[in-house]
Amino acid sequence: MTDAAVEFSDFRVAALAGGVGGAKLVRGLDSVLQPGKLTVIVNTGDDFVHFGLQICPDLDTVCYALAGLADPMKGWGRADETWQVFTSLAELDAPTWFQLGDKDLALHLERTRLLQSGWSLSALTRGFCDRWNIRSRVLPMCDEPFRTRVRTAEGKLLDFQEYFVRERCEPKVQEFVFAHAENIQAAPEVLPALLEADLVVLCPSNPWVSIDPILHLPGIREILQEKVVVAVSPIIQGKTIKGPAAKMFAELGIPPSSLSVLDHYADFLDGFVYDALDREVFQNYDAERIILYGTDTLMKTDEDKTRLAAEVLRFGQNLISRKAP
Ligand code: FO1
Repeated sequence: MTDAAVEFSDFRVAALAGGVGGAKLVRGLDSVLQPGKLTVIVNTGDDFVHFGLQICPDLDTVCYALAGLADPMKGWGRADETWQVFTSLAELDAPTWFQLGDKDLALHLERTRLLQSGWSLSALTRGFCDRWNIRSRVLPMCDEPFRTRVRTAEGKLLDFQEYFVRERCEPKVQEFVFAHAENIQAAPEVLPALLEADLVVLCPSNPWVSIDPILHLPGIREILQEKVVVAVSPIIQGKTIKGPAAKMFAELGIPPSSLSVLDHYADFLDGFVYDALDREVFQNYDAERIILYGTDTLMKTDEDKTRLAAEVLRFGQNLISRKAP
């Protein structure tokens, strides 16, 4: 066993994640926790149907990262990918705004086949994770379709991938709309996983479109109020490493800063991890209820992911002992 695995033996963690930044910390958490002690609850608001196939970008980004299959440059899709189908689609003048690699396509084909044969998204994701020898549990936030849409300042309502990929996040955001969300329930293992966890970690994912859809599900916020919850900021010095979170904050009239991320989750948060470069942002912060921890949050290498994950877990353990009666 590694030192970290001994240090965190029996520590159970539930992580909320979506997108490339979230997947990086998830990989770090997976490497320092004991097998089976990490459950990742993944945003499915970005999912959509393309060429008749069910595409689950955040679920796949997390699974590829955990399986060691992810494209290290893009963060999404697979390493050593080939593009035969995509090139042939382009020759047919088919839509090519969303890139689908050959290996990635195999996953979408098989997932769509299984869904059509009556499998739930949770069950088939478990099957894929087993095939890839993933040690942690990966859960889609819900099994039914839940769609994040973006209402633009011009009044258009765009599906998330249309906004994110086709329109390159260029339109100004007015609000986010969670479609099909009225009667939706969390996937069966999600609430029990949160209840069982010693610590809940909100990964450095986009608060608006990666974490908020998960928080929108009935029962989640109520559980988080009772749990020790730590969030890691996706914003450093007013900017995101990748993705449009900072732009979204600004367009919604909120200063894009790590303090705004903390405020976004303030009703249930116990601890907040910010980048040490943002020390000045928190200089006058009254850390009475939400305890702060500043460190290097940039994750370029696997060592960075492991180091940050271990720091987040140690911080969480300290918060748990502070909270204990
Ligand atoms: N992101 C892009 O910017 N362009 C793409 O063409 C693209 C294709 C794609 C295919 C499969 C997949 O799992 C992810 C893909 N992504 C692409 C990433 C995805 O749009 C975003 O990472 C998330 O939806 C935002 O969290």
